[in-house]
Amino acid sequence: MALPEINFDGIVGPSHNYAGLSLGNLASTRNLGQVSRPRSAALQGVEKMRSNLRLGLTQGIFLPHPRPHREWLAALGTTIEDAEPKVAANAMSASAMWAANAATVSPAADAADGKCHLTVANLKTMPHRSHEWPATLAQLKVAFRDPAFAVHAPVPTAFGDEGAANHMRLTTAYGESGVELFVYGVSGGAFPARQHLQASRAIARLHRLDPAKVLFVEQSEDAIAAGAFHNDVVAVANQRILFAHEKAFADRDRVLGECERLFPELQLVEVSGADVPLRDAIASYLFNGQIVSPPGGETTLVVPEEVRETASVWSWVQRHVAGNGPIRKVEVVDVRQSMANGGGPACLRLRVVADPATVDPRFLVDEDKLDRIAAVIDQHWPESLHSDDLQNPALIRDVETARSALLDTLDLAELT
Ligand code: SUG
Repeated sequence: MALPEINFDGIVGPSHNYAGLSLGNLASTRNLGQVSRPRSAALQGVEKMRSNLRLGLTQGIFLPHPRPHREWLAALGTTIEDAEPKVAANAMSASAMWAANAATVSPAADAADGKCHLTVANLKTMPHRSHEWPATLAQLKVAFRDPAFAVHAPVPTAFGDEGAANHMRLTTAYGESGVELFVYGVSGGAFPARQHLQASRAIARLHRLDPAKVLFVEQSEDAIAAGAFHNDVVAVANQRILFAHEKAFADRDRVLGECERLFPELQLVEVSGADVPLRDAIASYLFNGQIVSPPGGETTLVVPEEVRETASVWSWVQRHVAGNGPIRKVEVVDVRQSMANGGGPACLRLRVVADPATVDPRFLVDEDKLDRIAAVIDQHWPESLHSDDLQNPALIRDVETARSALLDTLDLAELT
């Protein structure tokens, strides 16, 4: 069956701010203390979804999580009013917007039981992300409650898991079986390696994948040290295409050899360090583009504005497209507010291969629904926010009211 790939984008929450919480994520550290613009951030996300719809893609959404995370603070014996500022910032983060870290997804065609499997990520490495999983699990259980899906709780926190950001899939068509690549880190020097091999192995087992069609790939230490805290900052795959920086993997030759052996249809698009230094790739988020295959359309790479502004990267992109490479078109989107926290177009979305009729329709969007979402954002999302104000009672009230208004509009009040 010709199943589509659905992109589920995380709607940017009303508490979006720059508190510098993510060690190893250079943008997050650099922008600590900057004034954020939650309303613009969320509207930029909506515009990206509109651009996907115009390409002919099926588009879904995930909702912002309740912030402040009052239960998490209570478990720490405190409240948003009394918590130390850093702890309060962890409880106010809007980081659930980066849906690529919500879960790892294996399409039904890859699983022995013919179900599409989703394992929620434990995100245990970063405190502000470690408490996302219960709200993610609750949403996925509603969105994917059809028996076509199997939704799994996170793997135990002994092993760090960051979801689809470290997972790639090669296939001839979305609904056909594919080869799944799980990328893990061992050491990033001064920065944490967030994805652990044992977590990846557990997910492959839980998803009932054929071990002969799974590869476990070590991320290069150089890439992590240069700021690639997730694999999707240096590599991305779509259908036959593997688009990667030559420094993405610890053992490049073995990885590419294995990919070709397991998937002879592979179209490798590799970018050399001579053409695009790792530094430029990470600053521009070239590899955090969404490669999409619109039905009947051309393979398109959706990149952030920063790609156009980085000379080495933009000149590579233009040469590739002019040279009839596998990526035929490039779409540029403005997600600057998310980029300033290290989240590009691909970070904002989770890919699920499924028949849209099996997904709860409240999680799917068209232009009209996006208009309604944009109206709520316009009315309720703070225009600007400084991380010093995260414990301000008026702000907290506004953030909670904003999310409730969105849930009401989408008829999803049951998510509380
Ligand atoms: O986990 N940033 C996120 C960005 C996630 C990007 N996702 C993918 N690459 N798929 C992170 O580092 C910044 C939070 C702050 O500093 O307030 C943050 O969490």
